[in-house]
Amino acid sequence: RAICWSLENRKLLLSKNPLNKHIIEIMMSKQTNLCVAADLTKTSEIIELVQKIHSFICALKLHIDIIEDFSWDFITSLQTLAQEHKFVLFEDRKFADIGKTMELQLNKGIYKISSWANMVTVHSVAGDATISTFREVVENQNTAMEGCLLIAELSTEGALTRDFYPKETVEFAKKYPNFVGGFICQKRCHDDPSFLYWTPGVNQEQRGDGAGQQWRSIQQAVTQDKNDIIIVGRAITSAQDVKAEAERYATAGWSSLISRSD
Ligand code: 5IU
Repeated sequence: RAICWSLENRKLLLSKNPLNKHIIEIMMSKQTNLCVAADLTKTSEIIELVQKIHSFICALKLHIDIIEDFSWDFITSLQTLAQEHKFVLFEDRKFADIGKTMELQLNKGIYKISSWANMVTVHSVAGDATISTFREVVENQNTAMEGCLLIAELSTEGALTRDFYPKETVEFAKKYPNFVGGFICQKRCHDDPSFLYWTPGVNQEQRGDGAGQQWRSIQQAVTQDKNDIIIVGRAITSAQDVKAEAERYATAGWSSLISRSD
């Protein structure tokens, strides 16, 4: 039987996966599969960015530990913007330690990530006990966390996430379908439409940053490589007209997604 990859169909498969239900509802209502990577180091720069791009994104990806003037007012402002303009807060923390340490990194320290982030990235390298810890954090505490993405494949040149690695990562995700929303991958790494496939390494003009990052076009990322959500950083954040560029990426991303039949 043919697998149906339309968002309408996929939405029906997601009743037990709060993160994907939330994301797909946003994607469908705002008609966007764009996640912007806000790799900026001042809170005011991030807030200004969000004020320009909020209509075009389904998720805002952060690296909270690169911010130089972190404050709880900043988090409150982001939460207000996210609520009002409908996008999820995604902390790209790439957890990779033993479960206990991950639990502390999620709940404690300066950033208390689980208290505000709706989703995080988790490396599969430490084994699936990390995901079971993640599940406990989501279930047992009063958190903002809805789910995580497993990193099946990195976008960088020479990355070791090859051979058996993406496949084994998928096996971990299948054990925790309610807590894993999907994957960070370069090519769709599994044939299950109830997961979402997120991809960084997207830039319409440039092919690399000279520091290992590998970029390809939206068409390549969504149509050929069959990913669902494009993660775009510098192509948008360094643009002359940030708002126009976000709109351009969102429009191209969405049309590639909805014209794809599989
Ligand atoms: N990112 C990658 N590649 C990966 C993973 C995460 O680029 O494999 I996992 C992050 C890093 C950065 C964003 O925050 O996605 C991409 O930004 P640029 O579009 O500026 O390269």
